Amino acid sequence: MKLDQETIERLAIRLETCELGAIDTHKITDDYPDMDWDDAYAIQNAIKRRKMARGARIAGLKAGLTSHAKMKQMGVEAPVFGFLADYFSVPEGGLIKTSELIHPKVEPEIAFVTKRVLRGPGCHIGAVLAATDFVMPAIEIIDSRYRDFKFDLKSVVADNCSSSRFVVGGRMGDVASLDLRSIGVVLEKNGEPVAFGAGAAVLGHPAAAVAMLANQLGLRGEEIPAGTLILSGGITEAVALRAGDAVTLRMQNLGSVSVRFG
Ligand code: 0L1
Ligand code: MG
Repeated sequence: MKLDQETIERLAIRLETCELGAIDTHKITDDYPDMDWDDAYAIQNAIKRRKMARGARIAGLKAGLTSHAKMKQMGVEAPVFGFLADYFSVPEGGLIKTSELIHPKVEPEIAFVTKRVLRGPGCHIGAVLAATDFVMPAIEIIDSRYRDFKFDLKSVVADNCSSSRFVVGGRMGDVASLDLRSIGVVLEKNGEPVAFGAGAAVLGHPAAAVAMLANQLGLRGEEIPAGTLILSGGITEAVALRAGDAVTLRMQNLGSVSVRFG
């Protein structure tokens, strides 16, 4: 690691203050160009500890930048991982206050819920499918704290991968009877289809993103507990929203999920 504990805590406070106050900032690698991956995840973990100390629960985990469309959109080359706090969860059909966010975008995702522990290294698609209780359609709302969504991978990891809100809904799907690679998705904004894709856009198979997350946590001696909700990553490019917009995600065989922005 290149940063000392005091700097990590200070950067965590800076990024979390931006999140809670809906204020943007410049990317932290502008100030700390030599910071490494351990520093980036240490800042993310410090943000998690701050939330938990105030009584927040961790509601799930997420993989980000898992599709080529997203990697190309953001000009980066590898997936990243973050956590979901309880207050990020919005009820199906609910209203998201744009005044609480900086520049929200939505992503259509497949959410996994596990029934058994997943532990890397060596975790693979088969292990993920065997440990999955069910899958559901999910809309992730991302909101980078960095000005104009301009960042590099380490800055984005420190910023908990732009995590902000999420909605799950639709039907619970059994992975034994679904081919998650060929599941089609349509994202509608104000009744108009604006993005289309299939599950395979996420690393060839959405379960691969969950396996990668288990393997990444395994390097730190951590695991994905049974009963964890995991957002496996955007299937299409992220779509920008503003107050007054309504979004519906339709997912083949899994129903639909909606959210409104006010
Ligand atoms: O969930 C995501 O794919 C977001 C990862 C962070 C990058 C971004 O803000 O687009
Ligand atoms: Mg996402």
